[in-house]
Amino acid sequence: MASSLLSRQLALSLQQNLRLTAPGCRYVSKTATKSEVDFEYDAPSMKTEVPGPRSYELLKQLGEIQNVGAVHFFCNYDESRGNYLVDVDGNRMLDVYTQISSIPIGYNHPSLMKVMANPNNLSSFINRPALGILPPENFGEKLNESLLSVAPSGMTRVQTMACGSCSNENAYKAMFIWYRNKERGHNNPSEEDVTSCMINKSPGCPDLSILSFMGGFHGRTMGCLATTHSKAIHKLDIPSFDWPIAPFPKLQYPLDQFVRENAQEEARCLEEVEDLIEKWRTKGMPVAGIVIEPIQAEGGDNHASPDFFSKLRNIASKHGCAFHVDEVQTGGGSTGKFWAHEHWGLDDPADIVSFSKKLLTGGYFHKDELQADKAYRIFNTWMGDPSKNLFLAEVLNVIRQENLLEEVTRSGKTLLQGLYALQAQYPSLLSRARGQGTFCAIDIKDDATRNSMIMSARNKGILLGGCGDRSIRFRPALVFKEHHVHMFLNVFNDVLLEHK
Ligand code: PSZ
Repeated sequence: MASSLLSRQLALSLQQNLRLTAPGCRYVSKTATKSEVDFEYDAPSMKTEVPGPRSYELLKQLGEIQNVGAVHFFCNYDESRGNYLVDVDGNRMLDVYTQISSIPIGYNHPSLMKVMANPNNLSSFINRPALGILPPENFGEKLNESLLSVAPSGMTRVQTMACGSCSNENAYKAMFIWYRNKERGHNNPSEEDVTSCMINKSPGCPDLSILSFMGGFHGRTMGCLATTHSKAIHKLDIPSFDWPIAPFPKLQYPLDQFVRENAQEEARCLEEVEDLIEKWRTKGMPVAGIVIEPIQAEGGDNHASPDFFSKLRNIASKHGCAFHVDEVQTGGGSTGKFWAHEHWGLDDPADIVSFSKKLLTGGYFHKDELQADKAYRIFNTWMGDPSKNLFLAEVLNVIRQENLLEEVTRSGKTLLQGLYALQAQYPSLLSRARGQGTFCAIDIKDDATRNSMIMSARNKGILLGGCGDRSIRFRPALVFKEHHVHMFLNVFNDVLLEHK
């Protein structure tokens, strides 16, 4: 049959591919390898400045079709392995940014290649269904194997979506629907509701709001953008909603040395949250939901304490607002727990938890009562992609088999200790080292120096990202081991020497 021929070819080419690339790689595992082929490169290898000549050529070509202002360089994903991203000029870089924090277990992980080469999976890759109406036979089973096996406490329901923004956008809609039905006391809209919604007027389109935090990032679609407050370039010229924006605590680091000051700052912000909820209720735009990241990522890696989140969660419950925790960037293990909100130690941490990036599919978990009451209220063509659930199930297997959350905790400690040491050595350049697991960041003296340091590190074979006004953030994959941390710290030290 054609399909089995295709799968044989795929398996064969996969084997050849592994054989062909093996000479450039070496085994890194000192103990018995748990995956069959556990390999990656042993160090960065630089041939040109980045971007190199081939990247410039491709930039010019693509520039004739699109705006390429944001493109860093072009990649060779065939040659990339584990923690190393290879570019089209043959430069091999240790990736501490991983496609904006979205690669869970490194490039071309052998276990994921096997999922791809398994003939039983082929039709899932070829036929992308309209999941809301025509799901495949194994869809429920695969959700159970993948997403539901990591469902946050108190949540047994999940809705998949295509990306982080559409996950949040639909989570907001679910909160509004839930809130209106609660206000009505039933879920039968009036004739007036139905006619007024068609012309964007209340009561059908009610005056409800979502409370978000200054410095937060929840996506760039129009609803999400109204709750995103990290950079003006994201928001400029786009109409928005008049929704309340609370201050996010501005803490001093290391957190354990400023407990009293930080607690005061958190109390100030919580008080402001309650005031805003009251104000918007009086204005006739009640707060249906509160949305927050466990660590504000794009906005500069801003942390808050478990006590802050616990109190905020209680404020949401007290005022009848849904509590939405956006784990698009923090979810998937890089803080040392699968969900960052697990660090809060709450039995009932949230009403909605959204995800994407390392989870490979977007979506949100929710409490039963936030299930939309009628078909087609939360809906679009794809509503996710079931082939991503196959990969996710395998990623979760690898995380469990290789104890990657423990690895992250170990590497993360070494990384943060290393950052503290560098910060002590270069106090005029570095400050505010902070992090949880490998989800770490450090501030650089100013924006220009930060950018120059990122460029210099890249030309020495280390890929880093920025966040906030002047921070560098670390977002390695879960397979980033202690020896990778040391490799990074050595190169970073050279970069710092250059910028002294
Ligand atoms: O510039 C951008 O658009 C970026 S850079 C990093 C992101 C977006 N992160 C995406 C993100 C996120 O970090 C959080 C906490 N919530 C929602 C999103 C949106 O996810 P995507 O990009 O998949 O739509």
